Amino acid sequence: MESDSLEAWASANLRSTFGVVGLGGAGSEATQDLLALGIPGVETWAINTDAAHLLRIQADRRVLLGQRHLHGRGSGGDREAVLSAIEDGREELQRRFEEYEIVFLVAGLGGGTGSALLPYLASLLRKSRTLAIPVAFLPFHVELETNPVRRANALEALTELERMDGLLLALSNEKLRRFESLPIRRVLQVRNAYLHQLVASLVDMVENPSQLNVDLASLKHHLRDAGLSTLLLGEQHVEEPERLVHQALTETLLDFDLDEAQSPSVLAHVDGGSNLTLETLNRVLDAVRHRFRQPQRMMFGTRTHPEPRQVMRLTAVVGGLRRRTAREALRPPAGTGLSIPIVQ
Ligand SMILES: Nc1nc2c(ncn2[C@@H]2O[C@H](COP(=O)(O)OP(=O)(O)O)[C@@H](O)[C@H]2O)c(=O)[nH]1
Ligand SMILES: [Mg+2]
Repeated sequence: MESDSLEAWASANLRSTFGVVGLGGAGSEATQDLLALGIPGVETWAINTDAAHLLRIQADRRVLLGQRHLHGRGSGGDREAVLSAIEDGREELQRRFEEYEIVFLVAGLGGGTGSALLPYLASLLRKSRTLAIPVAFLPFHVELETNPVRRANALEALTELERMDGLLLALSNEKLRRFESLPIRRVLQVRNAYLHQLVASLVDMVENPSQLNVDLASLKHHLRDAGLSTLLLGEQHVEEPERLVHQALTETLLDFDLDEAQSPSVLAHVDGGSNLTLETLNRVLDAVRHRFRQPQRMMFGTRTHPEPRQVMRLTAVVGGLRRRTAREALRPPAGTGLSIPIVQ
């Protein structure tokens, strides 16, 4: 194709849009924080059954579901009622979401609305060419211990999400306890800022061409056989490739279970300045291979910016995770920590 017609084709055919869709109260609030932090090229949605909550939310699009049956008053924790309610809007929503390349579906598990819609929509979109990435906030343990309805909703939704395989971003509210001296709203903002980094770095990886490119097709191809997968994110000084990998694995708010017995698949992308050497890149990749015991399948990409940078960033998709029993997944996590700078 000649360059003129190539440009015309690209502008007509390359969909470069991404969506972040908040489902229920927690999902909508998180999406609103993402919008406030700014993610160019990403459209935000808030979908809820609770009109009063939705009215307070800022998003590019807001959708009230199930007015006929739920009267805008929320789901009262009833997942079944939400699933009946969505039938009215399902086709329209599906059509709109299928216009995106990647759609992040965000919900806090435990309530009725988000816990019903997250697995439902994720499963619906799996058959399309849009990559749907579920983002689930796992509830605080005190909620699970004291509220059987929340517990059942969270367990069911999480089990359904893990069974689907694919990329699942499960953020642990329990891991936020290291920030417990901060006001609650601020703690949730810390978590949402972390989610913002996850979304931004994944979008950046597939959206901006690199020297060794990881495009959207490679990401989808990688995910197809990767089983249950998660995202790792790290930022370190260029002199510290080994620490970069260690940090990505340990200082995370994501909750996942690396199966030590099994060799997973890894897609790793390193982003750095013009001073990033081949030696540094190799040390990062060696550290990844060593840590994951020679992954069965490894793919990597890299991008260097025109100016020198002291910091490099690793974005990695790790597959072959163990599906936990839901009970295990909602158990309080052991080590926690986060030192990745959080946008204030
Ligand atoms: N409202 C709110 N709830 C959160 C947030 N993060 C996690 N949660 C949890 O989200 C779970 C579901 O609550 P909610 O989103 O209101 O339920 P839904 O509206 O019925 O989907 C609860 O267990 C909360 O602990 C947050 O940022 N805001
Ligand atoms: Mg709610």
